[in-house]
Amino acid sequence: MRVSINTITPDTPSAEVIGWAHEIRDLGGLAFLLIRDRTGILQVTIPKKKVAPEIAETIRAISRESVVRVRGIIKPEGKAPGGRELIPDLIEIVSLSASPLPLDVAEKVPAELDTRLDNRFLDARRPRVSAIFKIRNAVQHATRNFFFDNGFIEINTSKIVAAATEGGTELFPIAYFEKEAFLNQSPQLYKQMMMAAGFEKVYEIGPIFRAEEHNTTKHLNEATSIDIEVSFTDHIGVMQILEDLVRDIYQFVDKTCSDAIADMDLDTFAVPEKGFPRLPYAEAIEIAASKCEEDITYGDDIGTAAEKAIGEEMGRMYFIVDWPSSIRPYYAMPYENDPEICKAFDMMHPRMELSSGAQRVHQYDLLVDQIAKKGLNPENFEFYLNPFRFGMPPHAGWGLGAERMVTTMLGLPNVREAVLFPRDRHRVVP
Ligand code: ATP
Ligand code: AMO
Repeated sequence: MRVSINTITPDTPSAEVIGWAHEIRDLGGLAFLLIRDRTGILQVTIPKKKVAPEIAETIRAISRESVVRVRGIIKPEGKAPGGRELIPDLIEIVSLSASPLPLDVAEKVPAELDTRLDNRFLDARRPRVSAIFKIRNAVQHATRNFFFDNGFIEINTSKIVAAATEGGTELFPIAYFEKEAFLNQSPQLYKQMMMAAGFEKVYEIGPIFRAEEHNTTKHLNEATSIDIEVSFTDHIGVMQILEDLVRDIYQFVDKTCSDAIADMDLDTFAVPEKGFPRLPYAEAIEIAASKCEEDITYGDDIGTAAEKAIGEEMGRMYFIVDWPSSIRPYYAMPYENDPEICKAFDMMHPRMELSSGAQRVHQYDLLVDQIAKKGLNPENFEFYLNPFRFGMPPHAGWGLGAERMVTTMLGLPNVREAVLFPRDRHRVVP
C-alpha cells in the first residue's frame, strides 16, 4: 500500500506511508523522521520508550534519502509540518541510500547549478525543483488543449534533415550513412510544407538543435519549440493567436498549479494583461539607443543589452514589429509598399525574446530570389521550394521557446533550470 502524504488527515487513525527519509533528528529519548513523497512531508515521531526496541534501532540505521516504509497511528500535532504526526509501530528500510549525499535535498546547504545538474535526480527530489516541472507539464498541457480546441493538427516532423532552415552555420552535423545530414534547427520548412498539403492549422512541440557556442543564461543547444503555421492569415492573425495562447497558458497554470506555485514561494506570478503593445522596430532601436551604453543603430540585431533596455521601458509583454528585411530570414514577407521592412515580429517578455514569427513569402519566384539574396543556394532547398509551385496558400506562423516561457513565468535566473537534462557548450551528460 502506498498512501500519499497529503491525503492523510488527522482523523485517519492509522496509516502506512512509503517515501524518502528527508531528515532524521535523534534527540535521545525522542527521534523525528521526516518522510517525503511527491505530495509533501509527514513527521514520524518516535518516543523511544513507548515504541518497540527494533524501531529505535532501525532509526539509527536510516541514512538520509533512503526509502522507508512506516506504519502507525496518525495524531494531530500543532508543532509538526501539516499539523499532524505519525507514531510508528513499524519502520522498514526499503532501499538504503549511500552517504554522503552529493547534494542536500533538504536545501540546508545551497548547491551550485552545475552540481545540481550533475545530480539532477537528487536535485529534482526538492519540492522547489519538481514544482518547475509540474508547471512545465501544465504549460504543455494547456498548449495542447488550446490548439486542439482551436482546430489545429499536431504534427511531428523529422529532426534529421539535409538543409539549414534559418541560414547561418548553427548546425550539428550527424553521421547519416553515406549522406550529409544535420539535426534540425527548426521545423520551419516542414510546417510550411504542411500548408501546401492543405492542413491549414498545424502545431508541433519538439526539440530544436542549435550549435551556437553561446554560454548565456538564455541559450540552450537543445531547446523545445512550440511551433505553429496557419494558412489564409497574416502576421497580425498569428500574433493574436500567440497572445491568446500565452494568456491561456498563464491562466491554466494559475488555476491548476497553486501547490507548485506555493512550493516555489512565487510572489511574482501574474497573468499578463490583454493587448500586448506592438512596438515598431525603428522605435525599439530609438529606445535602445537612448538607454544603452553600446552603440546601436537602425539595421542592427537587438542584442541582450538592447533587449533589456527596451524591456525595462515597456515593463510588460510586447511585440516588436516591422523589422528590416535585411536582418530577418528569407521566408519573411516584405511589405508590398516598402520591401525594406517585412511582416516579421518578435514577442518579448521584459527579460528576453520568447517567440519569433512572420507572414511568409508564398510566391515561388520571390522566395527563390530572397533565398539567393541571403547568399544561400536555392538548389539546396528544392524539396521545400517545389510545393510553392503547386498552389501554396498565403500563410504565417511563429516559434515559441518552451524553456524561455517557463523561465520568465517563474522568474528562474537561468534557462537551464527549466530543462531536466540541459545541453550546453560543456554539458552532454547526464
Ligand atoms: P533569434 O535567433 O530569433 O534572434 P535568440 O533570442 O536566440 O533568437 P540570438 O540572436 O541567438 O537570439 O541571440 C540573442 C542575443 O543573445 C544576441 O543578440 C546577443 O546579444 C546575445 N548573445 C548571443 N551570443 C552571445 C554570447 N556568446 N554571449 C553573450 N550574449 C550573447
Ligand atoms: P527563432 O530562431 O527566433 O525562430 O526561435 C524561436 C524561439 O525559440 C526559442 N529559442 C531558443 N531557446 C533556447 N535556446 C536557444 N538556443 C534557442 N533558440 C531559439 C526562443 C525563440 O524566440 N523558424 C523561426 C520561427 C518562425 O518564424 O516560425 C525560428 O526558429 O524562444
